[in-house]
Amino acid sequence: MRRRSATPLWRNRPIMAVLVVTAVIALVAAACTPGGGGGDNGATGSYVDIINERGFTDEQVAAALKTYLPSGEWDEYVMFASGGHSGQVIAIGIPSMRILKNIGVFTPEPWQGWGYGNVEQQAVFDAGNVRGNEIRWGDTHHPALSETEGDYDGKLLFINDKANARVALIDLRDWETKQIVKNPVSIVDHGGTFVTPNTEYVIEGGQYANPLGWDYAPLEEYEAKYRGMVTFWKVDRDKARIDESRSFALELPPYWQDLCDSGKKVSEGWIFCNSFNVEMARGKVTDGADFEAGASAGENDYLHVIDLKKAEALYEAGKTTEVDGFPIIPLQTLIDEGVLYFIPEPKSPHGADVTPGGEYIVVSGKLDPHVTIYSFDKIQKAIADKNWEPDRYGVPVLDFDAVKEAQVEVGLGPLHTQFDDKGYAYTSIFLDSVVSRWSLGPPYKEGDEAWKLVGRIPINYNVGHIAAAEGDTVSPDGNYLVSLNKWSIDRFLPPGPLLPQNLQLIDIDQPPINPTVDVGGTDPNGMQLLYDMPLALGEPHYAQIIKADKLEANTFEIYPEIGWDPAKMAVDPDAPVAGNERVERNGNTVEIWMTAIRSHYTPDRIDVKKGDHVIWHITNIDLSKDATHGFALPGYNVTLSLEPGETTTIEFDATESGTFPFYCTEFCSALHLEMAGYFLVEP
Ligand code: RUQ
Ligand code: CUA
Repeated sequence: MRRRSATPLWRNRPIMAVLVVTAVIALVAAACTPGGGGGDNGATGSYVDIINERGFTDEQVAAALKTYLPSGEWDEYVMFASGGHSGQVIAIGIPSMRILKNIGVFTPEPWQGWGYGNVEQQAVFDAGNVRGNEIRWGDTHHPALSETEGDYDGKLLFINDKANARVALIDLRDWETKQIVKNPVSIVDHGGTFVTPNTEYVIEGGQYANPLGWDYAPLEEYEAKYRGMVTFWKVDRDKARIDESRSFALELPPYWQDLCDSGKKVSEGWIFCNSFNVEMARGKVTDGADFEAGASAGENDYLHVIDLKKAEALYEAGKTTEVDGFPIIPLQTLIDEGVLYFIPEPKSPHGADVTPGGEYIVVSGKLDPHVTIYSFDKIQKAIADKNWEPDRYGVPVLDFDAVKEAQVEVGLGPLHTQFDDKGYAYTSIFLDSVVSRWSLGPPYKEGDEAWKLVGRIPINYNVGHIAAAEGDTVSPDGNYLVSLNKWSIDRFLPPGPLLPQNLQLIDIDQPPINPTVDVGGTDPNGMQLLYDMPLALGEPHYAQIIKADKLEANTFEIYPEIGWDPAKMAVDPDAPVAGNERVERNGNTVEIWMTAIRSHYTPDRIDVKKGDHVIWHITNIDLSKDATHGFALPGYNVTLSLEPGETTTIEFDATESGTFPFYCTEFCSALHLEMAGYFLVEP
């Protein structure tokens, strides 16, 4: 049924070269012909006319051709972008940049019926409550696809909520959120989510320090009482859930840990997190200098180097204390047992990214124009040689020169780094508003070709993260890169003072043409900007881009059987099915078994009395692809999405008497408006 091009034409270099040359010749010829395109030769003339009329350059035409998907064709990749403070995850097709879905995660999402009545979803949300407070938004930052041997496997997706230190799990069989866990140690997070190469753990690093368990302590007691953390959430791959009972955290100094990445291949089993505010600034009121100045006062912050295998062994040996029943390995134990090391990193670092083979860790200093590259081998040697000085808490600080491999000048305000398949790294440059391409060292590039700046493509504007196709895995694809820009300023028609974000698609398929470029310049040197996408939702931070066929292999087209409960990912034996629809009263509890099919509910009249407790099961027994039915119950804050085969249960007290027509919210058939019924609550 489906139609898509296996390999887009323009990826096929020989064919494409011929086509481009032919097209360019045609364009040039057309442009030189009076009338711009050859009058009466039909279709050919018409597109040349359009190009001339709209004044497109060759480069613009090429960009359009590279992103255009004819009706019915599918994208080659899917990008999962954080929805920022929308609390959602956005799925975007690449190269078309068409939005496929906004997945409700920390925020109720009415179209998906996410969080509007379903009792199991309510339990997912409630697990994310903070000491009884219902939190119904999230500040999502870093999505993490599950991996097998360091490659995305298309099975699970994780994302953090910075605002409340929570992690969510989305099952990519149906692209629905299944679990939210609240971090018991910290009230905010940032350095997550990231997975280990076989998704044994999903990692959540902290950010703004707080006393463990965020109990009260005045800022004067910062050094003694405030702490940072990193949490290792154990992933049960069989159950597709985080197993809280096998998870643990590390107590870290209160150095505002920032972003983490997992070691891979040669560095598998190690975790790297950058940090800032090693100065331990406590703000203007306490210190006389605000956090901005105080946290940037020193020359260095610390890259945290963590031996996860050792940490795991300590956890299993019970060498832990507890906060709220959650095991934490104390800082002193981490020091004594050689789990934690620091490495100086240039001023106010951001981002810690491990190369595809795991040999190097790349760190950017927001106030330093270089990326700093550390060698994993050299780190191991420095640890073995005890080439360190203790920091104020006694954590060994490895000698910078002993572990540094290289520094490459890339521009002002470097942030995050991604990789391609040709030995190049890409770093977002916030202040210069460019993405810099630079070459890695051995084994990627040897001799003169190593550690060189080879391109700077301007973006509009203020880039934060970048995401390259499979660009943080062991095998990046090296064709597309998306720049996730914080400001859009003049790029779009302004919809009031709150402007959309701008995601820009960049073609990185072409290797550099010249050997180097100037650090102050804007020579893309082979890279091409293809597309601007206004994004009217939250502020996306990080994104990951996965090959679409990995998802297709795993995604349900419809639920596998009638009566499927997405919360359990199994058939509910008690689900309503055709023929067993009924209403039962038991004392003041009324239980309803209802089915939905084009274009009616059975039963379509429900009578209860005010004060009754209502348990209402509905199954969509329509198994045609896309035959989703909705269910809206006015006045009771209920909206459901019943996808083919799905069963759902809502539960509430009929607190309001009255006449409540319920109806289907999906335009499912010609008689969709007739898909309705009455819920009658007798006073
Ligand atoms: S952040 S712009 Cu990942 Cu939260 Cu760097
Ligand atoms: Cu079912 Cu409309």
